[in-house]
Amino acid sequence: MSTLVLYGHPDSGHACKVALALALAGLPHRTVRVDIWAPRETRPAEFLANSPFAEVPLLMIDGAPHVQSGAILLELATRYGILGGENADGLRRGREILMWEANRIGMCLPQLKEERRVKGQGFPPGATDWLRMRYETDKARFALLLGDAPFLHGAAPGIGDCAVWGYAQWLDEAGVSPNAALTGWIARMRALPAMRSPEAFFPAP
Ligand SMILES: N[C@@H](CCC(=O)N[C@@H](CS)C(=O)NCC(=O)O)C(=O)O
Repeated sequence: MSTLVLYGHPDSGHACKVALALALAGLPHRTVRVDIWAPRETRPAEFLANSPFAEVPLLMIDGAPHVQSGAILLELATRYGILGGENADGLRRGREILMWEANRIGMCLPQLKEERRVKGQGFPPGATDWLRMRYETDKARFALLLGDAPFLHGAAPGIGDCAVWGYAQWLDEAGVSPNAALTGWIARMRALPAMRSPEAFFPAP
């Protein structure tokens, strides 16, 4: 079994995506909480040496660094044959959702959440309206992607569900509303036995 060490923080939806995947797959791992609000130079030396942008998530697999949440999810799925990585169809589905998430819903939700945290400071005029407009399209597309299935990967969640969960868990904080598809999916995600709060995924030391 590999040695897995995940660096993250509860305020990072990107880190939560990976924490959730590890939890759903039951992969034993250690987490290290990195204070993403503290100056970069104060972060742990091993983290700084292995995360090129000093960003979470960083997943060390047997001492080798893995960064970028989507790439990490794909690595986990393919390496361990989990969460869609069990077969070619599941992996294709995972890749498609990850690309969509990164370009669309996973772009606007973190920005909308941040805009509220900083009360709009530094956001140019019109930016929030544009992000909200994109979110309206994204939530309609989410419903199309989900269809009648309980999860984006079908009967059980996969890496695509983990990716979307990262920031869809914070719709209130982003100041946007779900549609029926998102409401149902969020409830099912929250009910998963492996689901934890961001704080529980990355407890304070
Ligand atoms: N594209 C990256 C985004 C990672 C990212 O933006 N991480 C943020 C937290 S959500 C971070 O570490 N910020 C701290 C900093 O930049 O100093 C991914 O998918 O992993």
